[in-house]
This record gives sequence, C-alpha cells and structure tokens, in this order.
Amino acid sequence: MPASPVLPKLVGQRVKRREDPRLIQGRATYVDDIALVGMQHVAFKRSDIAHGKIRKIDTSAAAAMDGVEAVYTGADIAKMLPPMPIGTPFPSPEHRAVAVDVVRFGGEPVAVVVARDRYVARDAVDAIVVDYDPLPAVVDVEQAMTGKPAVIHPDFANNLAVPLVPSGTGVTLDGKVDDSAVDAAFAAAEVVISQRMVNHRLAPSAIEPRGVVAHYEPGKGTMTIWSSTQNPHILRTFIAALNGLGQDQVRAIAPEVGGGFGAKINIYAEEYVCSAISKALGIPVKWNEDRSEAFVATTHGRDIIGYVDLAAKRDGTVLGLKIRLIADIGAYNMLLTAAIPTLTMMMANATYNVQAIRTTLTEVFTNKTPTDAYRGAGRPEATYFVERAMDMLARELKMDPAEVRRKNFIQPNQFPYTTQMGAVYDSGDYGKALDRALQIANWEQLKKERDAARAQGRLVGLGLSMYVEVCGLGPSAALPTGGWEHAQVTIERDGRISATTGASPHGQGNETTFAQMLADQFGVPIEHITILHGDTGVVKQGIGTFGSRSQAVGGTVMHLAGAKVKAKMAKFAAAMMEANEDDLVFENGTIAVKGAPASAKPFAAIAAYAYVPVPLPPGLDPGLSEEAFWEPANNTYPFGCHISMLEIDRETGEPTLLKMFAVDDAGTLINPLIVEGQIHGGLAQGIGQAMIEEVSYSEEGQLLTGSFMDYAMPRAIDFPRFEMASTVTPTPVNPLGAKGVGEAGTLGSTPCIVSAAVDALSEFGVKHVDMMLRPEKLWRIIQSPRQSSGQGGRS
Ligand code: MCN
Repeated sequence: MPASPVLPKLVGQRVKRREDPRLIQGRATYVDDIALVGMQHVAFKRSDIAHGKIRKIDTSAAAAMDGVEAVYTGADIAKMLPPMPIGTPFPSPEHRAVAVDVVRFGGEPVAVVVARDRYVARDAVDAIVVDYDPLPAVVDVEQAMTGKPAVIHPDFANNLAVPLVPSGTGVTLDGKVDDSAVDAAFAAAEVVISQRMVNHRLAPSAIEPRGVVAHYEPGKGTMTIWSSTQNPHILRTFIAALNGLGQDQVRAIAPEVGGGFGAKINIYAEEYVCSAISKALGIPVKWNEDRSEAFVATTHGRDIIGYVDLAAKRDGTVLGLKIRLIADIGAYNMLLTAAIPTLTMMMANATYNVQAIRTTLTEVFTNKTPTDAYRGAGRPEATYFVERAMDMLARELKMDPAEVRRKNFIQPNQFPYTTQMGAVYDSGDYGKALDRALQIANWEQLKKERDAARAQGRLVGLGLSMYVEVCGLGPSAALPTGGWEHAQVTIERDGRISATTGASPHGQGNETTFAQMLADQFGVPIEHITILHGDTGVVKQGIGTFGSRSQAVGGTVMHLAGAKVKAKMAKFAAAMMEANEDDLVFENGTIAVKGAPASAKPFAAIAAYAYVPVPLPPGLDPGLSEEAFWEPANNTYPFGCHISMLEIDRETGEPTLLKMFAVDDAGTLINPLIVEGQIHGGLAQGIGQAMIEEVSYSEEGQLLTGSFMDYAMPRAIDFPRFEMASTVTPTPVNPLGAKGVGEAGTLGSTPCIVSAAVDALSEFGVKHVDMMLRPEKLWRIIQSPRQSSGQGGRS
C-alpha cells in the first residue's frame, strides 16, 4: 500500500464551521418547523398593565369561537402546575406560570388559548376581556427600596428580594463584617474616586425567538418536548418534576437553536404551560413567541447600579475599593435571577492586586420583566464598574490609562491567586495582554492621531479596558445543577465516529471544534465524525451550554471519553494484528504497527471485529463505545484588553466608533476562527450596550422599547473593522489548557467605549457619562456650561 501523507493536525487551525452550510442555506430544523399530526396551537393573553389586581376575566367569547379547543385562566393552570421553581437558594415569592390574582409586569400571562391554528388562537386571545384594578407601578429601583409607590410582593418588605449581601475583605462566611481593612485603605488614600454608575437593562434578542412543542402520549405515558433552549437536560428535569413524570418519561429536544445569549437557560412559563396542556388534553401543542412577546416575556439582562469608591495613592497604587450594588431584578425570580448580580460581586477584584475590597448587594423587585443571564451575566457589570473607576483615577492623576492599570496588576508569579472575593484565579499574564493590545493599536501613534484631530476641533477620544472573567463553570459545589459534563464516543460498526455531548450548542460551533479534537485524537478525517447534541433521548446525560463552559468542561470530557474508547480500540487492534498495543499508531483513519505502514488496518476492519469478536480477546467486552463524566476542580479565568477610538459630532452629539482593538486570552484555542467569531459577537453586544441598545420603561411601567423600531439592535454597518489578536496562557484546570471565550467580547468593550467618550468630551470637564451614549445626552453636555468638577451626564 503506498504511504499516504499524514493528515494535518486540526486543533489550533481555522477550520470553517461545519454547521454553517445548513444554516445559511435554510436547511436547518427549528422548533417552528416541527409539525405533528393533530397538533394545536397555544397563544397567551398577556397583561397590558404593569401592576394591578385581576378583578374578572371573561373568556366566554374566546371559548365560543370556531376552532378554539380550550381556554384556561391562571386559576385553571394553577390546578395543573405547581409554582415556577427557581435555581438559587434565595427566598422567593410564589410565581405562577399564569397570573392568578395580581399582575406584576406588562406582558405577564393571564390566560391561555388552545386553538386549531395560531391565527385563531391569537384572535381568541383578543376576545378575552380582563378587568383590572390598577395598582401604582414600581419603576424606579431606588425609590422601590423605600416601599414606594407600592410593595409588589407582600412578604418582601420594601421590595427587597435580597436585602443586603456583603462580600469581600473581612467578610466571614456567615456574613459577619469587619470593616477595619477597608476603612484603613480609605483613610490612607491620597485620592478617592466616587461615582454612581448605571449598567442599564438590555433585551437579549436572539434571532430566533423562543418556541415550544409539547407532545404527551397518553398511551405510553411519556412526554416529548421540543424547545429553543440552551440546556435540554435541565429542561427535562423541570418538565418532569412539574408534570409529575419521571425523568425517564420525558424526552427534551433542542433542535437547531438560533441563539440564546443566556436568555434561553431559563425554563419559562410557556414551556411548563404547553407541557401541562398537552398532558391534560392528550394532544401535541405548539407555541412560538413573536418578536413583540419576546421583548416582554423573555428575560432581560443587566440593570444594576453601582456606587463605586476607589482609594489610591498619587502614584496610582490602588489601596481599596467599595462597590454598593443595587440590582433591579424585575417582578419575579427566574431560574438564576438572584445569582447573576452575585457574579458582579465575585469579580470586583478585576485584574488588580487590591487588598481591601468591600461589595454589598441589594436585589429589588420592580414591575418590569424579570432579569436573568445575558451574555457575560454579572461579569461585564463588574468590569464596567471597576474599569470606569480605574479610568477616572488615571484622568484624575493625569496618568496614561494603560500605566495606572499596569501598576496594579496581579503578577504572573502570583497565580493561582485568591481574590478578596474568594475566587481563585487559575492563570494569567495581564501585562502580556496589555502590551499586545497597545502594540496592535499602536497606542502612542493613536494618541498622536487623537491629538491631531483635536487640534482641528474634533471631539475624539481613546478608551482602554482590561477584563478578567469567571467562566468554564464549574465544580458541582458552585452549580446547583451539577458542574460536570458528559460525553460518549462511539466507533460505529463501519468505522465512523459518533460522539454525544451534553453541552448543547446554539450557535457556538461545537460540532466543528469537538470534531477537530476527535479527528486529531484518532487520526481520522473530520468528515468521518458526527457530533450529536440537544436530544436527551440520544445524549444520555448533560448540563448545558452557559457560562462559557462547553469547551473547558464539555470539550475536556469529550477528550476523556475519546481516550477511553481509543484505548479499547487499541486492544482489539492489537489482538487482530498480533501486536503490542503500545506499538500501534492511529493515522489516516487506520491503525498500524509503528514503522510498518503495510500493516495498517482501516477503522472499519477493526470495528467489524470489535462488534463481531470471533474470537473475543480475553478481558474485553464487545463493542467500541465509552462514556465519561468529568467536572473541573475550578472555573477558568480568561482575560484580555480592549481599546477603542471614538468621535463625537460637535454639532449633533452623535458618537461614531472609529477603531476597536481586542486582545483576548482564552488559553489554548481549539479553533481561532470560531474564537474570533465569538469575540466579534460579544464585542457587537458590548458596543451595542454602550452606544445604542437600551430597554426603557415609562413611569407607568409600560415598555417603551417594545420593537426593533425603538430598541436599536446593532448592525454590521455600525462597527468599524475589529482588529484582534490573542495571547495564550493555558489553564491548569483542564488537560486541554482551554478557557472559555463565548462571553469575553462583552466585558472589556463597554467600559472602553464609555472611557473613549469621556476622553472625547474632556474639554467639557466631564468625568463620567452613563451608557448608552445617546446623541441627545452627549449634545447636552457639549452645550452645557463647562464643568470644573462635574460628574456629568447621569442617566
Ligand atoms: N473555543 C475554542 N477554544 C477555546 C474556547 C472556546 O475553540 N479556548 C470554541 C468552542 O469550542 C466553542 C466556542 O469557542 O465552539 C465557544 O466556546 P465556550 O467559550 O466554551 O462557550 P460555550 O460554548 O459554553 O457558549 C456559551 C457562551 C455564552 S455563555 C453565551 S451567552 C453565548 C456565547 O457563548 N451565546 C451565544 N456565544 C454565542 N454565540 C452564538 N452564536 N449564539 C449565542 O446565543
């Protein structure tokens, strides 16, 4: 046999995404593409006020309509379903999937229709008449903390969902606080920076809204549920529990999922209601969210105020930091709502070796859509507060923003580094990422360009931000769902490889990256590998995709399952070839004895033997399929540096992003092309938040940004070309050395854009501007009398 060239190694290569052709060509199957015989359609009547008592619901006209199968009020659904569960240990008010007596946000479901098609269902919804006694709407989060203008949940005085959690230096596990170290840091300070900052509310806006098909088969007593979800296994657990079924009786399928961005981690009212209705009626039912519903019914992200105080010496050394956080969590606790702001506390140390830090957190109910995870989930907020404060310090001390950061970095030889917040950073080299960013941005030249533009009267500014992120979650101690992941790798009877992963991708590209890893591990072409996911009937176990964990945790366990089956395959090959298994090489889809290429046996031949083992080698069972569970001992902590250049039009206040540079370090990269794509997406969402995206409400609690006419989604045309590079600092937490990257782009981008805007407005004495950078807000600053010490532009 002529020796064929050895297949190139794929890990580390820019392999194009295998999933894209079907997505681009419209040949993928989403929830809305699923049609079952006898399927009926569900629509929700939603509250059109923010807060009020339900006096009466008249469903008679809807129920009488041709094609309507059933109509349910909240009271009816309450007989079918227990209250909605949450995934955090915090106390929580009762949350019914469909409101029973009181509505607490505009868009909350109040009744449900099941009908022949979705048009009849929607018409019937319009025929339902709800009579409310309106209550005052609680909209301003800081006013809400005084119990005014109303208390939303009677058992939660002053609307305090989580009254006050302290964390940081001198805080013991049982919450006792010793202020002395933080007080001493501030007493020793030569400079103190104090600023209230708002990290405003966003609508995650995945391109595919949510959807669900539930099919209970009374004959078998089993339920199949298709949902646009990030974690079918968690969905299975909750759907089974709330419907009184066993996990073995529920199959959850996430078909193609068109983005989630954290908002599809939740198990939502619509999923519970559809499953319960299907079980009650014994027919399949379907619900698909429309865009207007998505704005009110899918969880929002961020919405947290930080009162930040930073103590420093005049040489730029940071001595202490205090952050008082107030989170507006909306009307109810969803799955992770209460936990998200705790991640903001956890990351308060940022990239800096600060020895005295105190954060406190208060979570507050308001009459708005509940918040929960949104790409970055708590960590962009921490980065924003700390990095803006660092920038204000640099401005106050007239230091270069890069140098004030460098002065305070945790040094490479300090890792693993235990922060004041109790996190153990795995590895890092922050100076290297900063240097690389300054290099690709040509920082000194950039400053000259800015100054030259200013000399022409233009308002041009530069911003720089570091970030470090906790992701790759995490040991089970840190995740109530379990912090492991599962994989099964099978050499099929024809020698091809199939592998299942519990990390259910929804745009990230794991079908490509996991196949790259297996291709290298087995020495086979990538075309011989299929990665299966998103179906609990096929994928035995799993946790899901969130917290940028699928590569660090799901990728590692895939590698470990692959190693197990490879070892068994080597034993079969050794028996077949009468060779020592240590002498075998896996290459080009064959196994050969080292140095004897003519001995090569194709995978198909070895698989044929393993599945019909005559004779069965001693000590071996037939078959070539192995599974693995694995959980990391720690999270991973990727980091990076983002730099931006921005111009503000002196006449109109309109900001334009001129340049954007990003250096990210996610440890070992499996696929740099996919990683770049992930960072592009994160940057777009971070820049979107800083510049044009904002959920806003009227004083009556009405959503003012309820469509893409009012909520500005960033488009490609809104961005300059992103200049990117990476540094590689592997993590010791997993054998791949890989950290997470899916959220990284959202972290450094917001503070660096705002800092660039403040720099551009420096001639007006502005120290801080809250996001988003609405032209009107900037125009007012340009028009206002110059401020000598003003804090500027509170939004
Ligand atoms: N990767 C890599 N090398 C690394 C790290 C990651 O090649 N060192 C690859 C992975 O194999 C994977 C991708 O990069 O293909 C992202 O991996 P990872 O950082 O592990 O993140 P997850 O797969 O767990 O994705 C979750 C993350 C989160 S939390 C949000 S929110 C988010 C995001 O990913 N939502 C997304 N990226 C998204 N991308 C799309 N298209 N749609 C979303 O909804």
